[in-house]
Amino acid sequence: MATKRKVPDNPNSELIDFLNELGEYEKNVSRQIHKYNAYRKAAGSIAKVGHRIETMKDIKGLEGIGKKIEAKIEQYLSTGKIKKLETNRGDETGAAINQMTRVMGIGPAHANKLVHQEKIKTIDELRAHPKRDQLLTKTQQLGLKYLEEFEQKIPRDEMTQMETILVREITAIDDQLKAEIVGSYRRGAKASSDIDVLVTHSSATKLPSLLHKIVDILTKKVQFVTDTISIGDSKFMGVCQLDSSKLHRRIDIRVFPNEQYHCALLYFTGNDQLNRHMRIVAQEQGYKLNEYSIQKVGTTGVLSKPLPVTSEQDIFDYLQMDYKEPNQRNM
Ligand code: TTP
Ligand code: CA
Ligand code: CA
Repeated sequence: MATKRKVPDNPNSELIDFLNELGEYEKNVSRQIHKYNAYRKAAGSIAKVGHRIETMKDIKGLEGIGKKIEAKIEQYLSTGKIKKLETNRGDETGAAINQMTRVMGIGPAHANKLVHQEKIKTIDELRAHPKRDQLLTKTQQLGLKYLEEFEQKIPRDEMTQMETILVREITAIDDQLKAEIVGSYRRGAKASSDIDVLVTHSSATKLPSLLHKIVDILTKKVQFVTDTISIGDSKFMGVCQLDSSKLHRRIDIRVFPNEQYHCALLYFTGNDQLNRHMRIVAQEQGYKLNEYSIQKVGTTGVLSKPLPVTSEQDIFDYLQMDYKEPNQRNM
């Protein structure tokens, strides 16, 4: 299967895909995570250019493009190809390792093991392997089962229909319950990779058994949840399906007490780059920010109690940042 095109509307989508493919190879096959990060950074920088890159002048002064990546871009602009990419694509072992990492839960180390020790070269071979279930964890087995489905993005319209069911079923349990779909959907994305749900209840004593109850209803009553990957008191990871005509989708549900809810809302709305940015701003201003709370860092490094937060706005205010609406949070 061809690599997924993540940026179909970008004027430089081919170059960006090539850089990402080079990066994936470094991460999965060479296991050089810093090289992977360098490619990702370069691809991200190019994704923001906004017009087609024709000559090296067009990338002058762009952030995150070092000498080696620059040379590869030069090759691409003059020949339409990148030698290293052609070599990588001809490397059968490397291609096999990359295939294995398509499966949810299979990381580079496990992929290397499957290819080198078990001599598995393709997804079909993994599916047909006599020892398949011993070679894979429960999560990986689900990842393999739904591989092609999980690789499809969820259109916004389907997300909205799933939101309706989720909010209806969760709030029907108890009128003190609140549920929101966060992640890329809340940022207004036209399509999302998975469904991220946040839940809170005004009474903290209700929380521990809550998630099991929610998942039980979503599984048995409405047959929306089809599989559980993992479940604890505060986090559920699983698989769901709007109806039998639709694909299986990945769903995460997280439960937070009221006083942590807005920090969680901000964090799980993202995007991840904005989170990183806000964490750094917080540090600079003497705060510690994470998905649970914002705390003041004292001169001796001692953390204060979590500061009162009753909205996302409060967090932006503490950091003296202008409020960003969810759809302005795509950094
Ligand atoms: P994701 O579901 O991984 O991402 P997303 O919803 O933004 O995009 P997608 O459509 O591809 O699913 O994570 C949800 C949010 O959680 C993300 O926007 C920011 C936060 N997050 C981080 O800050 N760092 C991380 O490493 C991850 C995985 C998530
Ligand atoms: Ca998501
Ligand atoms: Ca998610």
